[in-house]
Amino acid sequence: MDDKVDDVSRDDVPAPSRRKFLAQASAAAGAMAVPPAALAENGANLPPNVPEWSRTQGRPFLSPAYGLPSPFEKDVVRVLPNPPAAFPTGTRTPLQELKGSITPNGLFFERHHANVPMIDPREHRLMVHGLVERPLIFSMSELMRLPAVNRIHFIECAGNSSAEFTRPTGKTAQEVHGLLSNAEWTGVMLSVLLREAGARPEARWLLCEGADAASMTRSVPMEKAMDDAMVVYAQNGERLRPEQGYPLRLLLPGFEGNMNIKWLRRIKLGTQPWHTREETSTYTDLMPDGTARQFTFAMEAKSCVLSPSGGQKLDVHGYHEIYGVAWSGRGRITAVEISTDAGKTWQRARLQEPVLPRALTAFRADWHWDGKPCVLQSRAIDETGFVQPTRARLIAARGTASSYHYNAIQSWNIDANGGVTHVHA
Ligand SMILES: Nc1nc2c(c(=O)[nH]1)N[C@H]1C(S)=C(S)[C@@H](COP(=O)(O)O)O[C@H]1N2
Ligand SMILES: [Mo]
Repeated sequence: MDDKVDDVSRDDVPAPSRRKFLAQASAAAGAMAVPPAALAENGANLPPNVPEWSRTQGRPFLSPAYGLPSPFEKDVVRVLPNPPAAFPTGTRTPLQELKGSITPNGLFFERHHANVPMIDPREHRLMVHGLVERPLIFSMSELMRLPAVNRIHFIECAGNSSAEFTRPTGKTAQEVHGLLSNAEWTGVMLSVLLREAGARPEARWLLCEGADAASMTRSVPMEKAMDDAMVVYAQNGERLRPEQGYPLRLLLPGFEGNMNIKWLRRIKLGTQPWHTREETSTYTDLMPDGTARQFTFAMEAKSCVLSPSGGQKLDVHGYHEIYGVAWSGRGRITAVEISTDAGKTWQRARLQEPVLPRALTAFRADWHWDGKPCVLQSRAIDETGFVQPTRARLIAARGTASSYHYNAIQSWNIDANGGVTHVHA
């Protein structure tokens, strides 16, 4: 479980160059007085005209039973992997289109190993057995009678961004890093269930199993189960979507996506990990020396600039606010630094409150684009002191044989026309 990248990337965080940042920010404040380019158009619906939609009644309730986004937002959708896979197994969140840190339920990424089971909640049960005083079987209504909590946490697939180990593939943040989403989850702390069942002192590991045809099964250490693990039945206020594990899912905040067992049906307590398929033939990390790391649970600190980002275009010189998200499976984000010169110099970004542990944290920084080509990067630092590594550093430590836990700094190239593309800088 020990991590090499921690050791190699904890160093070399130059103090942010504050004076330079302030100088840039005041230049930026002046530039903000310039009206946005869109107002220069002279359409019939623009001031001083009264727009057509003010002159007649609107349409009746568009979708009264369950609301939908404006039809003008029809391109803000999940996408299948690019390049297309023979057997697509996941969809990606349009990170660069989202303005807050919570992922709307219809845009939450998906990763299924045997598609989506359609489970009748009345016939779903959670069994807790093994090294317990009282084996228990919970119905959904029994679970929902227990004291509940709301917690905001991200889930990131361990294989997110894995193509980056070899070459820059996707164009957009969605294509490159979209196996990542963040929600407010509601459910019961797993520690409550384990106390109900009376976990025996010798129980050190839990086997957690899903009810899908993949019978997704992972071993979870007791410390995590008693710390912040939850069994959740709601996301962003409504019951889980079928794709997210309806009616019940395991939530292990900050741990690799795969361990967050959907359609959770069974928890067995034992003394040892089970070495299931998902922790032997997959979700282990092959290192350059031929050994494999196993049980690399926490997703390490990572960040990505979303505005501007791949596929977008800067159409004016002058002020732009850099926007992005940062996250760490080890706790809170303590700082995000931005470079506009391919990592030569760094300045501090502003973090958006609330900054929660193991949750997406939005960051912003003022930037004055002078119209010259440049490379934009962000790097996240978390409360353990971990610094998001450069790609070179990550690969020096881990090689390129592994396809999991890629968390290197993302580079966006900005050309003289304002076009933004994905590069390895
Ligand atoms: N039962 C079950 N749980 C599962 C999976 C699965 O296929 N079956 N996929 C796992 C993987 S690999 C990931 S990354 C996350 C994805 O969660 P999401 O589809 O809600 O985004 O669920 C995990 N839990
Ligand atoms: Mo995953």
